[in-house]
Amino acid sequence: MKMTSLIRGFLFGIVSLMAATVGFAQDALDGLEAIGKPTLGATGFQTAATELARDGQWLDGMVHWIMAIVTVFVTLLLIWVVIRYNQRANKEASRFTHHTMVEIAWTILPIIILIVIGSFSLPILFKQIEIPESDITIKVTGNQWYWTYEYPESGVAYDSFMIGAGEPGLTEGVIAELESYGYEASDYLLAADTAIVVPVGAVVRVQILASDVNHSFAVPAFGIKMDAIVGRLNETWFKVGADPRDVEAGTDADENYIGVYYGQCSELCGKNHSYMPIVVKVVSQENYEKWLAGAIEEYAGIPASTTVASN
Ligand SMILES: [Cu+2]
Repeated sequence: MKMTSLIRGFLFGIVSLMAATVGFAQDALDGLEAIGKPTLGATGFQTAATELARDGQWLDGMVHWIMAIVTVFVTLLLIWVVIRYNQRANKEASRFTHHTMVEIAWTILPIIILIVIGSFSLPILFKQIEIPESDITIKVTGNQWYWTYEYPESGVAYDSFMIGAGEPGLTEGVIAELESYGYEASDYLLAADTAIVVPVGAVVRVQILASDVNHSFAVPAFGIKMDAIVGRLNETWFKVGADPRDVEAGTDADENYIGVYYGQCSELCGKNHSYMPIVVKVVSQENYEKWLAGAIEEYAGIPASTTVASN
């Protein structure tokens, strides 16, 4: 009997130690406001916080206009045919089999439309994979069913689990845990115990891998969604901040994008696919450095002052 309580005490100690470890750098939301977050009942996009998201949303608008024009044109054409060529108005049906000019027109016109769309969409697609000189590299690994985040330059690596993972649902215990991290009950399914932390305005290179089955790393407000494929390293990037033109005009500033952004695994990866949210905290450079120093200490990383010998 004594042995059992000893083991129980030992296990309890380990669990509390783990809880304390997780509690650290991630102390919650630090009062950060949610910027990239789904809104109940809303339609449309989340706030575009990166150039990629702004480009993608602009392209979406442009393609919608083209679709609207094509739809209106085809509808009007149909109405005209129904009125002008119905049996009453057009007693004798014509017997011709083809019309060369019309056939050329309906071949050329869609080609032109597709070239116009492609000439705008391809550069935007390429921009997602052509990574500018980066300030930080983050390695993201998808696992069943949690994420592992790694800052290779600092030797920091940690896992990120959904708050309430493994619980039967939004129980009182889960609500209490959410609150202890600074979340509300409505953040259930979006909140995770640890987050990716990046400074505002920094170019972040994201390397995406999977350890077991395929996952997908997606943060809508950043305009990124990249598959995590077993045996393959995919890359994308993001830089959170205001549009440089708005900064120049004085109507927006990078600081307005300091906040929390949410994403989710976007590739069906098993029974808990919907329970692996992504939390990205965008903070000031100063707070980032503070966080990183703490994370290096916590996760046994490489101190910033260490110079790595090179030859
Ligand atoms: Cu997944």
